[in-house]
Amino acid sequence: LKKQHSVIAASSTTNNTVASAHHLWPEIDRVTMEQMHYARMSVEDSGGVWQLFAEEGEMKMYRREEEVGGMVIDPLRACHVVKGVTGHEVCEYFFNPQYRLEWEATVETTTVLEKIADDILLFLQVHKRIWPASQRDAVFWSHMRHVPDDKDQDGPPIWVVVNNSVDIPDLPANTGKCVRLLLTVCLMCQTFIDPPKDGAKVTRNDLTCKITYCSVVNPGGWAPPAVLRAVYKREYPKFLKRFTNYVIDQCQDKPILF
Ligand code: 18C
Repeated sequence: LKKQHSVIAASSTTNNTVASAHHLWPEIDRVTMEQMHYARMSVEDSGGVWQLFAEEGEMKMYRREEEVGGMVIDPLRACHVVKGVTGHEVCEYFFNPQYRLEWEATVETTTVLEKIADDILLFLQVHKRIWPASQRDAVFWSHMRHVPDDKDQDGPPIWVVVNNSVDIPDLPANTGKCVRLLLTVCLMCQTFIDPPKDGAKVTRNDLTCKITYCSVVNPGGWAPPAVLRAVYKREYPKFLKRFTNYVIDQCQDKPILF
């Protein structure tokens, strides 16, 4: 972990001076490293704690049933493999708010509260309401990062986006119609390139992207567990299929972003 820490720290945000001067930077850096470490643990190495609840083609989704104070916070872990795109491209479409409403089916509005650096944004998102629960909102930072694979020096580089809730005194929770939910999300991607024969140029047919998505959402206030688990089961697979198909679609006629 120590070695991983130093490699990741060395290659952290592209806009180091701006980001590291920000009061949230130590937390952003720490949570990003923790989330990457967690995302890289395999389901098999986790002692059978994960239950598979959805599988379609290469996509596999696992959950762990967990409740805190009567609230369902079931952690989610998903793996997917998609062809024709790079991890950099997948992360760019996940991170960049300009595309968000084109693939995010749970969001009503998304607002950038602050641009901390080119690769760190602070968001306020209002989610769609699910009857009979109160509407939810979320305030979180989002950080995109590129790191070499320190486990295997010749291995594929890693692109990651981490989203994590944060308290902003100017935007106190639960003062309007929304209940503030808490989220920690990590989208991690590795790109594998099939070397083309005779030194030909790499095309999209040579690309395979391995995606790991981990998420924990605390509803922030009571919501009926049965409704919540039903939404979870329906929305997560829908999200990952819709999002990855969106990225494939957007990228197909564009030059490859390695
Ligand atoms: O990671 C994703 N998106 C990111 C960018 O937007 C961001 C979002 C994180 C997850 C937020 C969870 C939002 C749930 C809100 C209510 C759902 C509305 C559903 C509307 C249906 C039309 O990091 C992709 C996120 C994919 C989310 C899948 C759904 C997860 C459900 C988890 C339960 C949340 C409890 C909320 C209260 C519900 C009351 C019954």
